[in-house]
Amino acid sequence: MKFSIKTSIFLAVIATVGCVNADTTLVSETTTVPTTIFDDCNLTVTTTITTTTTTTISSDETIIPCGENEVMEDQVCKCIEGFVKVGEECVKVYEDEDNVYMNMIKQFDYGDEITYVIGHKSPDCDTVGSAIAYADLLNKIGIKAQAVVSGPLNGETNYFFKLFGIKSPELLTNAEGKQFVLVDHSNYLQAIDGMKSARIVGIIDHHNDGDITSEEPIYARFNPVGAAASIIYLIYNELNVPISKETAQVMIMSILSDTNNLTNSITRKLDRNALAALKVIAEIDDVDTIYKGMSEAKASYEGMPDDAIYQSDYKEYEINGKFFCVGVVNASDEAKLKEMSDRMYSYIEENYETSGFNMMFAMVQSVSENEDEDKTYLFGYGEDADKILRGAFGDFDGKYYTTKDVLSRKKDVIPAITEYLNKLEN
Ligand SMILES: [Mn+2]
Repeated sequence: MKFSIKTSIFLAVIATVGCVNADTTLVSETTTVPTTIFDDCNLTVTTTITTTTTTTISSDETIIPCGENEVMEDQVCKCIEGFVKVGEECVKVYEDEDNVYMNMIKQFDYGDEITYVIGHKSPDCDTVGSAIAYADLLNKIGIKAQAVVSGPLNGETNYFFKLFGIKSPELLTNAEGKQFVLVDHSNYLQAIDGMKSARIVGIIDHHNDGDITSEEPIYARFNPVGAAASIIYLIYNELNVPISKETAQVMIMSILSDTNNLTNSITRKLDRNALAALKVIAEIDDVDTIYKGMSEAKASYEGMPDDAIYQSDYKEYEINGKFFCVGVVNASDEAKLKEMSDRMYSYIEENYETSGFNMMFAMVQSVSENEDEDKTYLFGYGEDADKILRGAFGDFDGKYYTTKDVLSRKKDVIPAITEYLNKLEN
C-alpha cells in the first residue's frame, strides 16, 4: 500500500521582532521534527513539522561566551594580562622577583613543552594529590603544567574524589619525549615506561633518593616527612602562592592517607601543620570521618581478583642487582587479616616462578582505629626472603611474621631488605 503525503505543515513563529535597534541581535532557530498524523482515510502517515522561531536578544541579555578574567580577541577567548589558562579557567600568575624560592623554580628553562606532573605506578592518594597540587602551583607561577596519573585510581582515592566531586587527572603511560616533574618517587622502576628518554625538570619526594638522574641542574626536593603533599604545602608557603580550595582538598587526602591521619611513625610536624592549615582553606572540619571512609574504601577489595589486590598498593625495587616487590594489603579485623594473608600467600606462591623477581613480599595490615588491634602479617617468597624477615621482624607462626604494629613499607620493611642486600654485596 502506498501513502501519499497530503499534508505538510509549515509553522513560523516570529516573536516580537518589532523595532530592532543597533544593540539588538536576531536569533533565528529552525527545527524540523518527524511526526505522525492521520490522512483522510484515517490511516497514519508520517510527515515533518518545521518550526522557525525568531527571537531577539538585546545587548544587555547577550550571553558572553568568555569566562571570568577572559577577553574576546580575534573571536577567541584569551586570559587577561597577568592571568594564564589552567584547564577551563584563567588563573592569576603570581610573580615576585624578590622571592628566592620562586626564582629557583621559575628561572629554569622549561621550553615550550607542557610539563607533566606525575607520581609513581599503582597510584595512591599521595601520588595523585601531590601531582594535582604541584601542577596547580606551577601553573600559578606561569609554568604550563598538567597533572597526570600512571594508572587507574585506587579505591581510597576514588572514594575521596567522589565525596568532593573531583575529576581524575588524565592517564599517561608512556613518558618518551615528554617533560616531567616527578612527585612521590624518584626511581625508574616506579616510573612509567619511557622515563629514561624523557626530560626530568623536577623531583619532589619523601622516600629515599632513587636512581633517576638529570643532565642539568634541576629543582629536586627530598624531605623526610609523612607525605609528598606536605613538601608541596611548604613550597606553596615559600613561594607565597595561595592554595585553592580544591587543591587543599586533594592535599588533605594525600596527608591523611600517607600518615594514617597523623598517627603513623613517619608523621612529622610539617604534616601536622600542613593538615591544620589546609583544613581551614578546604573548609573541612571533621577529617576523622573522612579518613574513616577512606580506610574502609581502602580495605574493601570486594569482587577484586588476587592480582589486583596485591597490586593495588604495590612497589618494585632493585638493590644490588636483586629485584623484588612489596604489596601492601589492608584488612579491617583479625579474621580478614588472616583471610587476606592466605590469599596473598597463594597468589605469590603461584606467581613467583614466572614473575622474574628474586623475591616477592606482602604486608597485610589492620586499618582499625583501635591501636590495640594494630597488626601486620608479613611474608616473603623466594631466595633470602625468609632470612631477611626472620632477622628483622617479630614472631613467626610457621607461615607469617607478625608485629603488633602497623609497619611502614618505606620506613621499616624496605630498610630491612636494603640492609640485608647491602651486607651480601660487601
Ligand atoms: Mn607518598
